[in-house]
Amino acid sequence: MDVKNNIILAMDLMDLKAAEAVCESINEYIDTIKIGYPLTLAEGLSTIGFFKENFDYKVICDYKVADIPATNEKIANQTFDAGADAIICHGFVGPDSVEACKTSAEEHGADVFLLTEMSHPGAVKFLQKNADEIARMGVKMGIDNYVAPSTRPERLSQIRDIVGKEAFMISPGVGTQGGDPKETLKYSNALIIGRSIYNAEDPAKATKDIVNSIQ
Ligand code: NUP
Repeated sequence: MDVKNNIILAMDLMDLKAAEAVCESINEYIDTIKIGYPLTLAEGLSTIGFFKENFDYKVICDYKVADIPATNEKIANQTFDAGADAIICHGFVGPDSVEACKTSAEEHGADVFLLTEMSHPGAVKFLQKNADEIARMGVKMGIDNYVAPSTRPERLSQIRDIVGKEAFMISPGVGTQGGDPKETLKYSNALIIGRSIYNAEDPAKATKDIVNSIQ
């Protein structure tokens, strides 16, 4: 996936009008958006089409799909039928569940991102212990796209070593959660940034500052 300025906007505002206003103000810097449950549950699955039609964005759906294969397949099909370019799925549920998302993505000409380790402090308790194995599973399954935490550069580096340099890795946790943009891009292909942009007094200036800082 080609991401303008290596920045993916995490749009977790829950009002579509407010989200639209932020997107309008930063449109010159962004061509890829990630939406998750907050906006989808508030405004519906049609928000995917909204961003595609009005902004021509690539839309990554952060639904952290983590169910049995049959249910994962239904979730992924619904998401791709609504126009998503990619879906994020959890790896801890095992290869059969991930395979269901991967197959659905392939059938729709879309992408699947495998979430390895999460960025928040609590991820250390359970998920981190298995993150390397999850990444190895992804490689074995032929997964090309990964999500790994900006908040732990040493872990990013280790996960990059596992998935290989050709893999496409995107990283949340930049800014508000403490991750550094430049450090993150030593290992990752793109930054996922939400609150530091959409909660900024001036989202365009906040985005421009980040863009300049990673040049
Ligand atoms: O490990 C993860 N950490 C994380 O923050 C995996 C994620 N998908 N996210 C998401 O990235 C989170 O749900 C939010 O949408 C975004 C980060 O937003 P912010 O901390 O920049 O506001």
